[in-house]
Amino acid sequence: MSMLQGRVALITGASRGIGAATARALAGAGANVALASRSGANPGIDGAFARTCDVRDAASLRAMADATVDHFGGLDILVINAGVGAYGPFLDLSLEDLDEMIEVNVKGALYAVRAALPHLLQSDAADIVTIASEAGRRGLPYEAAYCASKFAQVGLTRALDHELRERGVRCTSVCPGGVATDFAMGHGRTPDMPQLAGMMSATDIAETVLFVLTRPRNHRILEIALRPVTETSWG
Ligand code: NJP
Repeated sequence: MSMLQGRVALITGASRGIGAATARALAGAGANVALASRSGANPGIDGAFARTCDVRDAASLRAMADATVDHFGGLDILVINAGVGAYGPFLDLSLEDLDEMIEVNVKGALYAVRAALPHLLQSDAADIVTIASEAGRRGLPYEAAYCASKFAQVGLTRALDHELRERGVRCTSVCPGGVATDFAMGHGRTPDMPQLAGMMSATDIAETVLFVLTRPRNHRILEIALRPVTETSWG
């Protein structure tokens, strides 16, 4: 399968979890993938371009996007995936937790678009996919600050759709419920919590991103929501 043959994708938070699975799926479909994370780790993807990048730092993201274009010759797809979460009663969250969610999830998304968009506008078929959350579509209990950061991502993506659609850039929010990764471990999740068993896998989300990216160019998916069957629906 080579539906993305020759396209270049930059994925933030690609050292593990959903970002790594997405990079693997896109590479499997023929894309050249650039992997951004603080560790700069490549989770075993042949031909990938992995580089250290902290999404809290606009200059770091700019350097990542520019280096990707130098390495692969262009940029067609941005996956805004790097994210952190801390769950619990609002007053139990530390100031550091609040700041980190805003820095990584909100500023990191804005900086990623700022760094990648000049390159995406040079592509004749560009996409921005934001790995947001169900927490970006409704208020969830004990996730207030995380919800605030994910509503910001969904708002950013919806607004960019209006601005960029006619310039050839499709913008999509992918909004999962629980996914069994390292996410929020020690910040509201523990490795032994029974809910993990019923959660979706990182590969489930990666396949959804691939589905979004491989739709014919005459239409676009604005938002796609996924939830494990074991998880309550809030209506
Ligand atoms: O998280 P995890 P997921 N700069 O912890 C990187 C959303 N989501 O894959 O920097 C650059 O396994 C980190 O790498 P490193 C969630 O909000 C999840 O589950 O080397 N990179 C790693 O590669 C998030 O937006 C669930 O430590 C930074 C990656 O980010 C996205 O899915 C549910 C960074 C995190 O891997 C991926 O989450 C939902 C920084 N400053 C939405 N900080 C869920 N798992 O249940 C971290 O609805 N990274």
